[in-house]
Amino acid sequence: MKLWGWSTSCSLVRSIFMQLQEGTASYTIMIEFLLLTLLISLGQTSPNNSLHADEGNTTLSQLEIIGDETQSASAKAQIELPTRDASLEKCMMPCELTAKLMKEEKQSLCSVSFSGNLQNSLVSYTRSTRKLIRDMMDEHQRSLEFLSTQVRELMNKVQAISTEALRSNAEIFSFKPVPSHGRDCSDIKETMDAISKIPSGIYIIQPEDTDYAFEAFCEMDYMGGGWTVIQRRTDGLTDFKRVWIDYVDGFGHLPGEHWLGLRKVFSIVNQKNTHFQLHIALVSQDDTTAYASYDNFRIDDETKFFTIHLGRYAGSAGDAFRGYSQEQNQDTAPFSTSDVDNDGCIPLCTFEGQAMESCSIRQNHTGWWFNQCGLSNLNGSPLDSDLSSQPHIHWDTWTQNGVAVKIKAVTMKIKRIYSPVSN
Ligand SMILES: [Ca+2]
Repeated sequence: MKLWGWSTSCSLVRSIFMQLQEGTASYTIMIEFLLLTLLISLGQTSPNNSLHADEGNTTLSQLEIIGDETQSASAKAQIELPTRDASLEKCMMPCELTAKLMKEEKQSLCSVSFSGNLQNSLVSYTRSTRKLIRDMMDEHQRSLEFLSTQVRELMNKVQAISTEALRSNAEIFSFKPVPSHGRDCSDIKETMDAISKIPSGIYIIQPEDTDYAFEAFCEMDYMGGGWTVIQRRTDGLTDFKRVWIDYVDGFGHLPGEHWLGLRKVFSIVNQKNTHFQLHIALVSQDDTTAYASYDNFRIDDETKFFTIHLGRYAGSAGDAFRGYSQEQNQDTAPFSTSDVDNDGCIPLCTFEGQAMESCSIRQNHTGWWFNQCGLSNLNGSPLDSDLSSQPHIHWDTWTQNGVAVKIKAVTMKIKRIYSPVSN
């Protein structure tokens, strides 16, 4: 059994050596295994227990050959039968192979003085293994440094791209004054239409002596063009139930229903050496049309609650602004809303036998130049449920068979006139 132990040690060492050469073994496992084998070998190799003891004429070469075979049970049997004919053993494999194996084995660990050389070999392999591990660690370190460099470069690129994106966004969203197209739609029509025909749509205007520009819808085809739309009601989808500040600033959607805003209208009609015509276009529920026109239209500033001033009337819908009596006259009336009451009902008005305090609240909380209510209010909703009994778009001088026409759409627009007729 000692022989088998030595043979096994030889075989294992050689196997480990071959695996190390092939690079298929884990260095850590190999080292541990080698150390374990060394311990086993040293434990079995006492000074009185040499390779040649007890086994007589069994040669080291034979042990090496047998050692190759110890991984099989048959090899064990061969070792335990040392008297077996060596020539018969050799004849069991080709002579060339046998010679090669003999040569290789002689150069192997087991062909030298075993205990001393084995330790030397193990020390040598350990050193080479350590060197390999160091080389691998150095290689990994270089790889990590290379990857770190790549990551840093990518981070720098990402940072540069982010900075550029932020800069671009800042440029896009930063405030840039947009040049206005003109002082009002009439001015735009005169200056731009001389070059080429311009369409109706939204334009940027900046009236004279105002420090801000704003958008307005310009009708460039209707009645010679150059009309600045200041109010439009068509479908009742925009809520005109608004408070004072909304009527001052304006609201709605310029291409559709909207109120341009009293402050903007004031800045337009207050320009020097200009006079404006107000044109009101009405559409009834049965699609008949009518209009009312006033030359020399203007309004006062906010300190006077945007009091309206109207020139001479012309049209087919009647002068509802002035009505049929002084009590109904809205010319020179200040603007009123539900929260700013200038409607002339002080303290109360009687309307159709009912006493009321606010014309705006009575007429769906809309804003208008009320004077004891009056006959006009173009800001009412065309879709109110009680339209049959109380039309909420009021232009009560437009009548059919003595009854006020039910109005479904209206547009208010202003245009410069250059031969104003004094009122
Ligand atoms: Ca009142």
